[in-house]
Amino acid sequence: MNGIEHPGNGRTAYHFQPAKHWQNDPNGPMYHNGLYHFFYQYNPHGPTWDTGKLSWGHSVSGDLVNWAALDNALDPTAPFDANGCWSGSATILPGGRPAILYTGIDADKVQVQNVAFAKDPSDPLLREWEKPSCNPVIPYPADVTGNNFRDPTEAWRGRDGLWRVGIVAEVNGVGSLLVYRSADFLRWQRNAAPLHASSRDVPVLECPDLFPVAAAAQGATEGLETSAPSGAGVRHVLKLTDFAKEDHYMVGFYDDVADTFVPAEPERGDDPDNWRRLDHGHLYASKSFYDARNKRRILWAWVDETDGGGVARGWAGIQAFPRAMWLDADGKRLVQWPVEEIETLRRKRVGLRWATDVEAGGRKEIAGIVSSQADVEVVFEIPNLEEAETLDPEWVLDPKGLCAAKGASVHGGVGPFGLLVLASGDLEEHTAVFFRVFKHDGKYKVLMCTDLTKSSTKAGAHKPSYGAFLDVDVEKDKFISLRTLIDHTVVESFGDGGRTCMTARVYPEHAAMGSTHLYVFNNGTGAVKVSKLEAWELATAAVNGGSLAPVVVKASDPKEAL
Ligand code: DQQ
Repeated sequence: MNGIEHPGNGRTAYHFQPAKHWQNDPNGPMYHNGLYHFFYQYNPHGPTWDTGKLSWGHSVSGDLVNWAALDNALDPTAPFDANGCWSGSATILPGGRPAILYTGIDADKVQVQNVAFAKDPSDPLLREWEKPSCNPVIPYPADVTGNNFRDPTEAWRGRDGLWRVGIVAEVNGVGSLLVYRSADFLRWQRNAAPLHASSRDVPVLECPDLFPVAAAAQGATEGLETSAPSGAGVRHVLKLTDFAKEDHYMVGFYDDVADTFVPAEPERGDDPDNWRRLDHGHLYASKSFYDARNKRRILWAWVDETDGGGVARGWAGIQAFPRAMWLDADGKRLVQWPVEEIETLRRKRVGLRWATDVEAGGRKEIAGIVSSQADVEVVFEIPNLEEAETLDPEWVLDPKGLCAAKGASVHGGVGPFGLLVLASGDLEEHTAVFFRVFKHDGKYKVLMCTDLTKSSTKAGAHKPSYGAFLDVDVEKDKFISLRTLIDHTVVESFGDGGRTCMTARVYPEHAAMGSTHLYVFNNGTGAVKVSKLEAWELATAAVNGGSLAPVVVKASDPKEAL
């Protein structure tokens, strides 16, 4: 597909989803022999999560945009995974043979770790996977409690030549990340000490990710291969999914001899809930991989439904659009940005020829494109901070609550200003992504919100507000940037160049009819200047539509690929 074909039934036009049924976590993403492989938790029998039926769905792509579905890579067929093939990762072994480590729910419903190997590594589609009979390669340990032992990371190799894998476990009630080592990928031995243990009562952690990032050069966006050794110019990121179903990360120093991790921000403590949040909206169970073709690290993440409508629709769950990810110059934050391949979908563009003011209480329509599937970049210039409201200290630690208390329609001093997306003509329905500047302790604090309170007129719709404070010096910078990807039932926003991200699922009734509006708005007391605005209508990608053709065409080197 390359036009604007309204997908209908709540489906998205360019976000990854199987043709039908349930999907959740991203599993084992990799680049191999000219193709991107993506696996995911999949129930091939229906639109709900059902442990006994979970398989690994499998799709391939030449460009991370157009995808072709293949047969499942793993199904629950053996005694060591009879009750479900749960999450895990892929590692490309020396010689180019891909291996999968995954959690099996065995015949006794116990969580164990299994391995599967690509049967024919020269098959570019990696269609068949074999599970050796020595599985489980890591049985359930005696000191693990609560049947919480799962989600192996991609393996990495230390300078001693041994493989390591991280597995989250509840060890005597404590949420921990265990490390196992192996010379042959079959026999694994547990390190005496975990790489991470939460001192607070956080028993259940999920979906760990540990990967290196380039630390040195300011603005360096290049990724590092997962086994890149720690050392000068290299930091590691430890990402954990916590009990609140949120993904949090900490940058730090990983020692690949002792397998220890020293956080760069120890003041945040060892409870991942206090670490930095990967995305302040509704996004979960992320997993990254190194893209050797374009030398970058790419993040995948599950974005669940929030309206419980999966059964009626016959499908549930999408993936966030793949994001390139790198370490910010401050050495503490990650920057996330949609992979540049999204630009191949850009069709009609509308923009500003010169900067324009949006008056207090004003609104300007960005017309001329189909904005139900669009990519919008906007830069606001804040001419005057004098009118900024004083921040009530009760909100300093609760930006989400502040966004709920001061939504897009609550007039302020400097802001709220931002975008109204997926808006009906009468504005009865709209999703607002906006900023609001506050005075606090002699400085300024910028709040970013996604306000869903008007996102849908459907009875019973889940309509929260998401929020975060940006780490910016608005007095010095004077500009705030926002990029928003709109795709029918998902709104992914990247504030401050991708340092603060917010993903939301929305179910507007009017958009199902195929027409929607896009605006910039300002509900502050002074004018705000839009110094840059570009919006593109995006074509509908071929996502698991049943044909390999778009994938073959887009592969980096067709000879290599097929
Ligand atoms: N989903 C998987 C588990 C993982 C959880 C099961 C996180 O392996 O811990 O579908 O969403």
